Amino acid sequence: ELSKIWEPIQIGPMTLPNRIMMGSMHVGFEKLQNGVERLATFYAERANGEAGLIVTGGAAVHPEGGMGDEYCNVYQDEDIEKLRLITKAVHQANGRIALQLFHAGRYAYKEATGLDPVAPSPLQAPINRWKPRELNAEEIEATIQCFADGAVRAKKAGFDAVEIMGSEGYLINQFLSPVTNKREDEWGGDFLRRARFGIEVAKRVRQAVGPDYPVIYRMSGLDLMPDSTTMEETLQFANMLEEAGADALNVGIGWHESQVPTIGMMVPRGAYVWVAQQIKQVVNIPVIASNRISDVRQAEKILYEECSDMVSMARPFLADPYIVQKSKEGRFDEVNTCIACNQACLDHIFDGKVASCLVNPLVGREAEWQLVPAENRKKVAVIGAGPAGLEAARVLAERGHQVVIMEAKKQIGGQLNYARQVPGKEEFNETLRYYRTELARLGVEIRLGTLAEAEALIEEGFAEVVVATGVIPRRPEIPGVELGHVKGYDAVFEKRAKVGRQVVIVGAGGIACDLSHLLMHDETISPKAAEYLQEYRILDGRAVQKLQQRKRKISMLRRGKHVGSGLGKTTRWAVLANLKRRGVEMLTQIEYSRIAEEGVYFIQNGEERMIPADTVIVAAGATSNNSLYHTLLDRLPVHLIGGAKEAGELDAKRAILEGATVGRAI
Ligand code: FMN
Repeated sequence: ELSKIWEPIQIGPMTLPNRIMMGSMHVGFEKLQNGVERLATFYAERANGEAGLIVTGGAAVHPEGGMGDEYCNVYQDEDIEKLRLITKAVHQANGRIALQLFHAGRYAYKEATGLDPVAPSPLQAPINRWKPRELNAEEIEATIQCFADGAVRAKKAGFDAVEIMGSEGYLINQFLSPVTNKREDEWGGDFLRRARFGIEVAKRVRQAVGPDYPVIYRMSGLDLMPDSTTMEETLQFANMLEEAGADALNVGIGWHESQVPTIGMMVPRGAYVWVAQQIKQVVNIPVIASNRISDVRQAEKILYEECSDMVSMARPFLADPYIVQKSKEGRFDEVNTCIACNQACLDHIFDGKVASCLVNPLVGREAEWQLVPAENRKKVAVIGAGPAGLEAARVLAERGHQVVIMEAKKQIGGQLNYARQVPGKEEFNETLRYYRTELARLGVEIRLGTLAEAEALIEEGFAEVVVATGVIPRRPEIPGVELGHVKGYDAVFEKRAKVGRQVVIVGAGGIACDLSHLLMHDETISPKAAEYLQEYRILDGRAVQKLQQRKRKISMLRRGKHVGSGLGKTTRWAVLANLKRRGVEMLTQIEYSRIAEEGVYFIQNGEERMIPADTVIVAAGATSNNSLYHTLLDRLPVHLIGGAKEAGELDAKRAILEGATVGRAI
């Protein structure tokens, strides 16, 4: 029973009908044609889905601190009219929306702004090619005024509140932290002087908007940077913000440059709620918890335990704009849950592209992709129940077609069934649960263990066929590849192959990384079992550790230069660091000589070497499984999608996108 979530909450003078906020996300639609209208539609959809409050992506208060002209800015009066399109749309949908006031400081890209980035001290961020210029006292004063002016413009544009962006290592956070603030004037030095900029911004914004306008402050709860602000200082800062007139504190986690994963799939859900809980204990204003809160039932528990007064969900609103409404109606299984993959949201933004969502490619295409019922309802067969086929079947059925999905294996999911076994990738189970629920709700007939054949499809009278038959793993031509201890990655994931203790993986792409993770995970003692065995003193910590160390020796080999290519920018580094920590050996730029009973021979830097192996696993790509498509081509309208169309790395993003596209085309 969810009750806490639906208790209205007061943020200053504003009453919210529930305690779930859509957290700030820059999605980059501004650069598309009719960008602001697109943003308006995007937010309005989330308001329709009953988000308690929406926060926009960061809007720059100064050109120096932004992302260029095409970005959503709030530094000039001309911006007001544009922004009004957003507030109007959200209000029409009965929603409430806050504008986030943003200044990137040393994270701003000169390529985008045409200006040198600025910062409290001229220290270059490791994630920026440009070194910032130190702000002088006069400029600091002017920058504070920019936050205040931005807030006034937001109010004029009809926003229900503002959120001051003070976390994630942006300008305000740069002033607060001794890592980035080396000043010796009144804006730096001891804690109080470092805190002064952020507090002045809060005060000046409050002054500018008056007492009856909600001001939320996104503070950094945890920088996750060596030698940065301490927890004690953070709590003191929270107190100072309350005094300065903030109506609520939204707790941000980590800097963009920090070496700790904070939002990836490997971060357990709710791992940072404790930070909000610490802050809640020292202030009287509402505190908002954030990061990896993906389920409304989880949010309910956080509120029930009084860890925070509200929760922020950012990416979960990309995955499903109706997460709140569906949960309110108890339709939890119909929620398309965020799996925290970052592959289409954050990875796209870091690549300068528009954000979308792997599990919901409708994001960014709201205007042109609204589902319309099929004019001609047809009997359609979808062959293959991997992500491409599942999404195609779902969309086709939603539009009124009669859909039968056929799958050769005994379960739906295709290669998602590989991913979901990998430690830290369990979230893929949610995607499968979503499709299972949706296909059942939509009355899609699922035939498992069925190998589709052209004749039978024609005989059964299907009007069109979607071929989503996936891939066939490739066997490279290395002498010895036919030996008994050489296995395909598919056989290992499907538990058809026995894997020994000394493993060499041929290949070092995304699949090889996943395999390594899977095989490193020693099931002799699971983490849960370890906890139990220690709690009841059956084993002591050392004994458990010793048993857990009975690890496999794993080596990944690759002809090419890079390990983990194909993994997204925001996760690759964390995945590789994790594997290295666990002792997985990675060798690149090698030439295979041969595989023998005792191991794999290869040449590296002109010398032949051998790595002993009792099991060799081939994870060296795949080819498209498209023969059915070619057989059907002249006989029925037939469509080819996913891996069957283009074999590559595991690519659920493209698979789902193509399923969504074909689902709209029939
Ligand atoms: N946080 C901000 O405060 N301002 C931003 O402009 C912003 N842009 C983001 C853009 C994307 C594509 C994503 C995925 C996140 C962004 N964030 C931004 C961080 C989110 O607000 C949030 O803290 C983070 O995604 C973790 O929460 P979640 O697990 O609920 O998604």
